[in-house]
Amino acid sequence: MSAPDPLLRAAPRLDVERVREDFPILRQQVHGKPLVYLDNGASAQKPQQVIEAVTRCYREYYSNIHRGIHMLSQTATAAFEEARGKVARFLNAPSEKEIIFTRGCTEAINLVAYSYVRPRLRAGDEILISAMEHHSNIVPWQILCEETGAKLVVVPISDAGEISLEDVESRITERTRIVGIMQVSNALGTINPVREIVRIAHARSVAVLVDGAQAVPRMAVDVQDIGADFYAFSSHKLYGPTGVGVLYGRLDLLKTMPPWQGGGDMIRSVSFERTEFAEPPARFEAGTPNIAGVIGLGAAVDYVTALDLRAIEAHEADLLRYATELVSEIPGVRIIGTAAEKAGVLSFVMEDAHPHDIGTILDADGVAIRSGHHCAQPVMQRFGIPATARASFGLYNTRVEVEQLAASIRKVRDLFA
Ligand code: 7TS
Repeated sequence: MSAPDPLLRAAPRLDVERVREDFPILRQQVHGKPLVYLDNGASAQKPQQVIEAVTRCYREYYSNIHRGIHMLSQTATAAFEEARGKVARFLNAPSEKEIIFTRGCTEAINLVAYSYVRPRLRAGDEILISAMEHHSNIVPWQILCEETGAKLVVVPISDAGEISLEDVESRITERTRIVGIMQVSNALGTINPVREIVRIAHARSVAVLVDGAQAVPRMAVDVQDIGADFYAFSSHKLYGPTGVGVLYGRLDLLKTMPPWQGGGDMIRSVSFERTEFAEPPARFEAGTPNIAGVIGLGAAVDYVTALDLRAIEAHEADLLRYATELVSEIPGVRIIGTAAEKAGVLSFVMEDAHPHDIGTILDADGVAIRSGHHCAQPVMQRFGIPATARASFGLYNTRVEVEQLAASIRKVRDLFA
């Protein structure tokens, strides 16, 4: 037997056929064809391990948390808090206190907008984002700007769908109060150099919020290595339940931030004269949270960790390379987003065929993709198109599915040529 290849050891391989067995939904047929699910950027499917964790919670120990003396409440509280620990280790956050559970990535970004930025924002101040952001990293800032007279400043993107560090640097001024940047673009697939952006912003004492919604399912994320002050993501794109998200925030910053919602579970004491707020993370978790959802997220974190994010990353890189090769050979197809560094998202348009027509024809073949603006309308404006068709990969997709995608796109081309 030959010695194991050190490279193989460094990036373990994903056994896709075995992994697919964990996802019951993938076994079905759509319009009489095997389902080819390529809409993972919108939301990913759930493995049996996550479904079971949620079911077990409801079946065996469900109760409200942080308040019961009784056994079920203590068990549910322990499971909920255990999930916080799992997420902290998953992101390599220094402390579990830096993990706040929210309703999703969108709510995590809004939390930063209302509790961190708003109290620090004056007329004439600036908020810096990129031109490829998802609406959830644009609109909260616009609302604050409207309210305060602050200004939204936007870093442009190139024809390939990249931003330049010089453009970031030149747009950070004395008045910049935060930089909001996505790590992986949902519309273009671009991987942004967030570590370098943080370094540039920190040199000017500006905090950085990283939107990790598309990154967390696709690559190992280390918030300390990135240096992010805030990092947001959604459970449902990480093979976990919907209705749950995470905000990582540096504890020294969280401690300075006022709550953004008031209610139960976020206070130390309440009287009509005075309310004392709890320490983070409880300060930012008013009301009963999505208990089973958070526990399911913990199971999703266990699931992807056991597979190894490096293996998932390598697998999706292979699918993206193969899909790019096959799809670019089809006459009349134009790929939108050709950055040198890309993760598992392939957006494209076709001569004559509208993205919605593409989506409909592919659906008839059982191939699920998304057509539309992907909640990134400024990206569509930048490229002068109304929408794109987008295949976004997940850990369970295969090369055969990529071939089915390409074959189906060829059908579109034949119909519209
Ligand atoms: N940020 C990015 C980069 C995203 O891709 C999305 C969702 C969000 C934030 C918002 O996440 P939510 O869970 O709070 O809604 N993106 C997509 C998509 O690409 N297609 O559907 C949703």
